Amino acid sequence: MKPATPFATFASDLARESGAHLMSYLSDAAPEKDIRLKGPTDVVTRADHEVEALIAGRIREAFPGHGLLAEEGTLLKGDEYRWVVDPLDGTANFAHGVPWFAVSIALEHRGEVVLGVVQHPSLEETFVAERGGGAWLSTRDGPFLRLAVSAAATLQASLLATGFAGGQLSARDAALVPRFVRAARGVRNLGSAAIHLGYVAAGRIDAYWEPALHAWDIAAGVLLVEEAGGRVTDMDGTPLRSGDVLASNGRIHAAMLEVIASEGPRSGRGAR
Ligand code: 2AM
Ligand code: CA
Repeated sequence: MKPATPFATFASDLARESGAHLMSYLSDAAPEKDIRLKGPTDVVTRADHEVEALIAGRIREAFPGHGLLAEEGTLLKGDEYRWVVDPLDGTANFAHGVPWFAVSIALEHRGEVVLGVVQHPSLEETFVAERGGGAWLSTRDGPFLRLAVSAAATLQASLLATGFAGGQLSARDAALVPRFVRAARGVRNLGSAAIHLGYVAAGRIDAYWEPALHAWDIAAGVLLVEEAGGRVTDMDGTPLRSGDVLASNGRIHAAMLEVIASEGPRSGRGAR
């Protein structure tokens, strides 16, 4: 069924509104981005905070009882519903004017993600999944089309993606990159976990791995992949608990895990 529940409509509209606000920063008459350092290489901009405030305000207004966890620090205690939000996923791209960044909005019910929306503003693509309802893509406000993961069955036939969250790549994780470069058709880093997961759901990317992500980076995207028929686990193959994510079309999951395991056993975030 197409994503037409009140929650899905609310979150899709909100993600589009948020995305349009982010795009206003890329125009000629753009306001100053006010890029600030969060860590030695980690940046945050005025837009991250503005969009987080916009989303928090809309949620408070529409669902006053709901909780909220968002990357830039907004925390609302709530009832059995909680929104998990990254107002701007791919801030480094955004700060440098590279138009590959996303808005990620997920809704949990009693701790389980039941709705995920990823908005890619520069292409006006809206990825939406509701638990049990499939994964869908609407472009420029057009009709929703059903998504399915790819049919690729080998690494040689696969386009992979990865990322280097926080720049804290362990030697073991760094060693995975050349291994996959040699094994696959290509390895991309588009700079946004949410977009990578949306692309696995859409069958554009066959598998994506990245260590040390946060809940807001992946909450919406994981549901997209699962609802498109794919598989998401920790990078050691166990159910996803840490932020070390492996998402795939399912068919090449074992082959991905085999390469990852060949660099040694893992435990915990970032295998540090
Ligand atoms: P962000 O742009 O919202 O920070 C890029 O590899 C991915 O990693 C992006 O989704 C990015 O999200 C995320 N990321 C960047 N810095 C991070 C950090 N310090 N910890 C976890 N994830 C991070
Ligand atoms: Ca962010």
